[in-house]
Amino acid sequence: MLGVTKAAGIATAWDRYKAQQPQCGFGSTGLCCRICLQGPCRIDPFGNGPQYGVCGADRDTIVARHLVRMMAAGTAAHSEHGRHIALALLHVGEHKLHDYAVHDDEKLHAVAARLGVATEGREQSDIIHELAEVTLGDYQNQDYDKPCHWISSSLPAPRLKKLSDLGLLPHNIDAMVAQSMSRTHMGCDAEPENLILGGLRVALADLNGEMLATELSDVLFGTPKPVASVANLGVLKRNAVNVAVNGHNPLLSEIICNVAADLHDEAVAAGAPEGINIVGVCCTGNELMMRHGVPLATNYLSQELPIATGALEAMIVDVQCVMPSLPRIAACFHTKIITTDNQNKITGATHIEFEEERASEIARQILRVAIDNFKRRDPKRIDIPDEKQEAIVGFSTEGIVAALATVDAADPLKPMVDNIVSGAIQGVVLFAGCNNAKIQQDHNYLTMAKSLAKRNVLVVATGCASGAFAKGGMMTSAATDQYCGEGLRGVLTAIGEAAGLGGPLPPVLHMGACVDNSRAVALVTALANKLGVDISDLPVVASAPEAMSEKAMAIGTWSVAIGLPTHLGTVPPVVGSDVVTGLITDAAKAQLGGYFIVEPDPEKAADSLFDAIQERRAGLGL
Ligand code: BF8
Ligand code: SF4
Repeated sequence: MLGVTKAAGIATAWDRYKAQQPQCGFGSTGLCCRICLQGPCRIDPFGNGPQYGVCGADRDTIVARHLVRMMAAGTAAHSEHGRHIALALLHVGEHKLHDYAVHDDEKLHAVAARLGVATEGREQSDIIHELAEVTLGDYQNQDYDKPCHWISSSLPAPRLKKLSDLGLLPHNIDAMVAQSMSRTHMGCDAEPENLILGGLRVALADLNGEMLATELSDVLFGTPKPVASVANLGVLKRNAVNVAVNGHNPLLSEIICNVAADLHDEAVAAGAPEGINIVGVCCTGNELMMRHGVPLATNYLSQELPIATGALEAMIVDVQCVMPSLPRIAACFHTKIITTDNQNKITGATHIEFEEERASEIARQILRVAIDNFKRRDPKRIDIPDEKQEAIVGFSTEGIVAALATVDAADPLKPMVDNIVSGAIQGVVLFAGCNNAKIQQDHNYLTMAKSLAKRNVLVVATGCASGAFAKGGMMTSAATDQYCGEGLRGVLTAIGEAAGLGGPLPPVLHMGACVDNSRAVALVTALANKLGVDISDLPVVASAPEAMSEKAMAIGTWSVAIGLPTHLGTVPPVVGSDVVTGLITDAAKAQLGGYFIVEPDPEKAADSLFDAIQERRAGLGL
């Protein structure tokens, strides 16, 4: 597709990245401060020029402050998404929303029990109303010593104690974001240790926001179960009205899927014999793929390319990771970019405001724009690549436990624990995070996963990592035979066959969108509880080898806070301060068990993560 854009003289993210070279050394190392109007102030990294900003802030303060602000922004993003879902649930409980309902009553009861919401003999609407209120309390509680409900009812007891002792358990998501902004204002917190502690606390608020967003989405839309799907640009169809949904929040995309079938005849009448073809991009794509098997067109970095096929009638976007370039690219083709959130508009896009109260009506209106646009296609410009990869997806924690239960119904986690103990599974790695134009798209994911699977490490993935593995053929039974070491292959084959998949489980288990990193936390928590240890004792590691967004900084930080060795393949803007670098690596390891490993080379990174797994195994006497 880059050949197509190049021939048409259209600049994509890769061209814009090239045009940005060389990128600023002060910014890259975190030594540029723009926090007040006396700046920007820059610290000379080599010690020859200025060492203090106008206010007197030194390199450590400047680096720490900006890092905390990144974490706060990431937390705000996930938590707004979570608030949106919690409010929708509240309104379903108040009978105000008619296009939404509880789709997983079992999950509702499980979650309610965990959060102390009574269920016995109560109407479903009362249960969800109270559950939503308890959840919204995590945005409202003013008692600093009373931690948020979701996190405090989820993590293993030893981890909660450690975080509580260190004063890191968040009490209120919004307050944590506000406090992060306030303490990093000019002339406030200047001590790097204290700033990083604040960063850890806000990042744990991000985890709380992710947990509630994921679990309440499952209540409303169903908990994912293994399902077959397809990925890559070949999922677009020449004979259909192609509609991509891009962004994050399932409140919109679920309804789009629901009403698409109703408009089938209208699409056929418009000249598209195959009706409407909904495809996903980025995390909205992951949400739909996990729950319904909807095909995934692509992940973050190549989100402009579906437009260049000349066969995309509309791209519907909501929030986060949506490139502002989309309308400019779309203007070279017939594609309409439709924004739907009043806080996320893009110049050049068509804005159709989404409201939950009129969800189906608005979804129909949006799809009719796409249907109407079909006639503007230029058949001569249609160029859909023949790339299409099958993928088995839908491995929520419940999905994984259900697959394991086919081996041991009475004690589903036992087969996993036994195989970790025997060494058939050496450990587990969670691949999370983004794509980043600094890295050949998906390359680090595929290189690292193949290297670790060969060494019998089970791989789970979320967000754009999942997209990379789905496109890259790592979510099939065949991939298990091709890439896994003997021990892991044996386990995945036994479980896959017992679960009736007709072959091994794939070597990479798709756990969902970025927000669904909380599913991985649920899985490691279950393992830690089963073994009676803390998360920091488990042979489990995390990696964001192509990290890009502020959300990824928040996720990486809570991953460290819950005790996981956490790899970053892109260098965060901290290397200008040895103090801050030391805090998030060595000091974190000593205090929390988790720590950052920064390593751009994917082969070396895989070795480091494997070593970290071995260190943990040795600690457990394995
Ligand atoms: O939330 S993985 S590039 S799309 S930030 Fe964005 Fe990163 Fe993708 Fe999803 Ni997550
Ligand atoms: Fe410069 Fe201090 Fe203002 Fe930052 S806060 S821009 S270092 S004067």
